[in-house]
Amino acid sequence: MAYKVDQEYDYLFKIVLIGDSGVGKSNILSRFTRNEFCLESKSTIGVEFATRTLQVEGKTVKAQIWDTAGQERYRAITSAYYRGAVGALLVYDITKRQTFDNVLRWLRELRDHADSNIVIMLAGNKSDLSHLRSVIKDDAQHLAERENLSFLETSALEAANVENAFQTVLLDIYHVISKKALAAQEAGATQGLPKGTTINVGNLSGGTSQRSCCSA
Ligand SMILES: Nc1nc2c(ncn2[C@@H]2O[C@H](COP(=O)(O)OP(=O)(O)OP(=O)(O)O)[C@@H](O)[C@H]2O)c(=O)[nH]1
Ligand SMILES: [Mg+2]
Repeated sequence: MAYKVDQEYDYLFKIVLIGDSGVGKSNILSRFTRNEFCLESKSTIGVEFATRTLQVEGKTVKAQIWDTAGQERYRAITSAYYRGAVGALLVYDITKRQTFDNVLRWLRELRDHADSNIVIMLAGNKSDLSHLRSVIKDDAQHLAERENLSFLETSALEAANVENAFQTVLLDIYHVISKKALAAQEAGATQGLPKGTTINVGNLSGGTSQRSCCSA
């Protein structure tokens, strides 16, 4: 969702985390929102979300980040998960080839269920384990270029590039919605509509709760 409001923040952006089980989605989330990491985190069941408010190009942006299970049997209803999302972090594990091979499957799911303008970042997580690497960085870079995604290697453990990954996604989203708002304003001007109309991109969906790292 991308709401323009007056008080606490200028924009609220929903971002979804996707990728195979065990790649580190929940730890990326806890690193970004609470600066926490858990070596023995349990597989996510259902949906969790956490938020963090930060500045993007002088605007106060509240990032609402949704996290679900990589494992099919624990996942929440897919369409509700993607509804209103304006950004996605598609995560694989650089030490597990299979998780990279599944990236195309995750992209297909995104394209089937999410808004076509969704901003996507491919993240090769666990860069601290480079001695166990099974996915070459260049391969991921090429895939990202082919599929029109941003790309970074991250480490939730070492807090490497996690901040950068979210900042990049948020900035890209901001540019997308700024363009949309401008286009709408121009269309409004030609059709005689009032200026300053609020632009909603997607809908707000709720009903989820937040869970902390290492909880059952
Ligand atoms: N070395 C290393 N381990 C990590 C990193 N990120 C996560 N892990 C570990 O990888 C395991 C799985 O992490 P999770 O964050 O639970 O993975 P997930 O993608 O949320 O998995 P599901 O909820 O099952 O989909 C845990 O043991 C984490 O401690 C990282 O950057 N480096
Ligand atoms: Mg998880």
